[in-house]
Amino acid sequence: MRRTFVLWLGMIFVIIVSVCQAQTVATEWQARVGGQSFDGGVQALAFLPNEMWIHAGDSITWTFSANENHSVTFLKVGQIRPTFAAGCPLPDGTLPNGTTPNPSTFNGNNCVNSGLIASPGTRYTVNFPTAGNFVIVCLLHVNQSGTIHVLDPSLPLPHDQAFYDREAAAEERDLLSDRDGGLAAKLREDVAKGSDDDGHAHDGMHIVVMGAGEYAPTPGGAQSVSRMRFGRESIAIHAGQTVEWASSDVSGHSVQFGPGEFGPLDPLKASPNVVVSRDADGTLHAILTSTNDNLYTGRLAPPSQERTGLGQLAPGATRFRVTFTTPGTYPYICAYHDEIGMKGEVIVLP
Ligand SMILES: [Cu+2]
Repeated sequence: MRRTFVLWLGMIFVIIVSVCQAQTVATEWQARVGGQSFDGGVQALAFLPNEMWIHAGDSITWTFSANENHSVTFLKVGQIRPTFAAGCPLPDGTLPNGTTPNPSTFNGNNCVNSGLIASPGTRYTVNFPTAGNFVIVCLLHVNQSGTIHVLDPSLPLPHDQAFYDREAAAEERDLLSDRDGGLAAKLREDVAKGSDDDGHAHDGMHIVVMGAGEYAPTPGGAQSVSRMRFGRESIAIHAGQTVEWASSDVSGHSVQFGPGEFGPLDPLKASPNVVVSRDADGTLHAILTSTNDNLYTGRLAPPSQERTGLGQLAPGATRFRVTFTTPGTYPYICAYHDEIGMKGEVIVLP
């Protein structure tokens, strides 16, 4: 009887100590950046989850989970968004590309940036010593954001790590599953619009949809899903016919022909003999005469969203046309996403 009493007393002591510790010891929270299908073709451009409530003094470790690049970045309110190449404005002699150390500390008045990371399993930790509500962004994807609510340690937190794990899994599943079939339908758009799909078409424009995407906002911020593939990976036409690449994606893509090497951020580039003109509807139109011609379209992407207080933008470059004059097989890639499988070919028959 006495031993049982001592045992109980000991257990109560342990419980009290662990409760006290829970109040004072910083919690190390876990989250993920990005998600992808098994073949990398469908990418969740998202912080998973994209809204968390933590205590001042806690940290969050983000594990990168995709072969598509992302960054974990915190800017202070009002800071002009830098390019992903510039990153945080830092004194000379610090880390390259405006990246800050791992771990870094964000207090709402500084800049924290992991830099672009495309290696699944890489982790980046941010400490939050100060209460406040902070936006997390990816410097590469303009519609990828989240909110971190950092509360005073005396306040209760609404969720635990298990909740965030479940929510991250559910958000990723919803983004990648494309349950309404919208992405697949977009990639089939060319067929739906009436061109025959019997291997090679004989009239009209031959459209290859380059990428399909959808926005999926939450109360915490913006998420999107992108199918980083060409709609018809192989298309057959006759010499003299024209193919149009048309983006239906939230992400930018490009088309690159030939053996040439072009930096992915370069604007339109082509071999000197390649004629590039502008059609009446504003779309750039190139003429390829040889499988050795180099042609890089530059980034084709929807324009940024309209925002009050900013100047009206011109239409974005979302289409590109190429007329093929010479029979042959013309392989091409998206210079941004070829490493995750975004490639195609045009077979030009006599
Ligand atoms: Cu691409």
